Amino acid sequence: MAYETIIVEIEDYVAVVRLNRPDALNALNAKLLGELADALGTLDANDKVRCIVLTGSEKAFAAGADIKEMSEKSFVEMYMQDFFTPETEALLRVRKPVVAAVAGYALGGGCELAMMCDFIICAENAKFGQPEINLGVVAGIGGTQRLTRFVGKSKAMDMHLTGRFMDAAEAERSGLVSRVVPLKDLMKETMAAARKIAEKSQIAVMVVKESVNRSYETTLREGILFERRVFHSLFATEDQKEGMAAFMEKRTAQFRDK
Ligand code: CO8
Repeated sequence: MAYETIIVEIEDYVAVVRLNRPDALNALNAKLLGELADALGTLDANDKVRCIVLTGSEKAFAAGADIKEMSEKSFVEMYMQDFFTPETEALLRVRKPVVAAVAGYALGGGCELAMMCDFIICAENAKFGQPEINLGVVAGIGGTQRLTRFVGKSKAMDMHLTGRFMDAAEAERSGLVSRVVPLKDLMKETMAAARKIAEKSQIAVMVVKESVNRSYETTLREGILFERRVFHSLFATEDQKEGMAAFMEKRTAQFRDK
């Protein structure tokens, strides 16, 4: 896959998508988001991919939407183009797990992009923020909603209203990221997690993703009902028989996604 603003590599059933606009700290412009949407859709449909890792550089995951690209836009242009809605919705349509590996800045749209992934592993130098307030705007691809669900109202208000950055330790303490690792280990640790996911039954993996994401969209009672139904339905799979037989026979399960 040849792209200009991202690099895609596939190894051992894990695809790594690297944001690659080093001169702009991976600022998200229309080209990058279009390529990202295309790549993720293609990887989701690729049998050789069982987990996707989204990352940036050591200095920046992404420093936000490209301010230079959008600064002169009018309301009518933003509205009529439905600015970045189709591209960001393409990311949310991906059914395979997407893990964000964040080093350096994850600001504005960059923080929002990381939060759209299924979970975030970050390096000790990571800095998260929603500094749009400094530009006279607000988050535009879910930041006010998702950050609030991740870290609660008080911290979300603090971040959005003051525009301050959150370091890696605070991000872990607040539940924004699942783990913090030394910068030099970021890709090693994230790839290990991705490979572990890639070994599982892909049916169960996709059901986990669907079920956990349900908890954001529905009531507790409906979410639990959804979980019970998919739990029951997994007993129709060969992978359930294999997984439980392997446990009893004290061997490693050989899942076949059936
Ligand atoms: N857009 C465009 N260019 C950027 C951006 C950006 N968001 N961030 C950095 N750059 C560019 C700089 O202009 C600079 O380029 P040049 O050398 O040509 O001037 C280059 O990247 C390096 O940046 P700095 O020299 O500023 O590097 P520093 O290490 O001094 O500072 C910072 C790093 C603190 C990250 C600083 O660059 C910064 O504050 N960047 C802007 C952060 C920001 O405000 N982000 C929010 C943007 S608005 C947004 O994301 C809205 C989201 C809503 C919709 C999203 C759809 C995707």
